[in-house]
Amino acid sequence: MKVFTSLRKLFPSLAVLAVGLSIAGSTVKADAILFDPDGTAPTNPAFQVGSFGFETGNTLAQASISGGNIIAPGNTFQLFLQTRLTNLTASPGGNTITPLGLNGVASPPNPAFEITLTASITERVLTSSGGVATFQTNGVQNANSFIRLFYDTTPDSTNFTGAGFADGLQILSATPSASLVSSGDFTVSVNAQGQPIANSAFDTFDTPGSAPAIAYAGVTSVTGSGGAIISAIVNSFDPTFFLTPINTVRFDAFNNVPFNQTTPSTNFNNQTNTPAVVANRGTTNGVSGPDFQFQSRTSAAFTAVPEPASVGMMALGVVSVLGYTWRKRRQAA
Ligand SMILES: [Ca+2]
Ligand SMILES: [Ca+2]
Ligand SMILES: [Ca+2]
Repeated sequence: MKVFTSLRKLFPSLAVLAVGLSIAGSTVKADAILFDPDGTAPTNPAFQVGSFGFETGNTLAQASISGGNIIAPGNTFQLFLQTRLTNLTASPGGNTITPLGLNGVASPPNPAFEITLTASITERVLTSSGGVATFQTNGVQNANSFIRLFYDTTPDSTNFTGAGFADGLQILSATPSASLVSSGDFTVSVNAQGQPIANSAFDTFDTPGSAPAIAYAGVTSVTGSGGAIISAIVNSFDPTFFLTPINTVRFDAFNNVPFNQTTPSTNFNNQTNTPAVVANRGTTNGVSGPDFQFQSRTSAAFTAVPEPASVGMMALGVVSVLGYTWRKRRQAA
């Protein structure tokens, strides 16, 4: 009875604490952060940004197709991604910021630079039926999983070959996490039996006669689209770029195929920053397998490490709850 009374008295404080923790644990919220796109180089100042916008880039869902269909629920596949930054979004306000020299040609004294993103994430299929699949970040990540950002003063990323996405100065490293928000879906064209079918050329972006157009001649693809959210725990960041300390990053991607906004990559970057992962999509992308390749338009948002003041407040809250319990126990004794 005594225990019941003390729990009931304690409950209101615990409920408030629980609400506070669940808000802190959700990454739906993103923070405005101070980000200097060229670090200590003087061309650009630090901007207060809400998100990063990336160019339409390449994604490979490695070993995601089997028997002409998306693999069955419960199975995992590895997602490889490579793209480059095109703009920042101001926060507050939402204005688009295009840093001087980004993806440009050097016009002294302003040097050109690029910021590239490479990622490798283990995903798990949740549902797969009739050309519609859903997935999320897998709890156990492959040893080869990573998320990286590079600052490069010799811009050279090349979608066709996958070269130049993982060179320069690494400014962020993160590990994909299933404990933060993640989701994904993809819907592809199917026949009357619900089997994925190719109804397009794979590469409709490159002009006839160009090297990619020649390389992908004869390759067909399913058509389809979907969205994905991937979150990650930040392991390290360069404080001359990220002036606000960050602890998580969240990517929101719109994925679609066929390629109509960028050149399909033949290769993707691996753990050792080498474009050695060969896109093995076969002659019918989305049917031949084992890989499935599509284009992705991605944005990134961050959460900041809580200010020391708010950490202190939370610690104070825990201490007062503990103190209350201790006093009640002493009174009961
Ligand atoms: Ca700067
Ligand atoms: Ca370079
Ligand atoms: Ca580069």
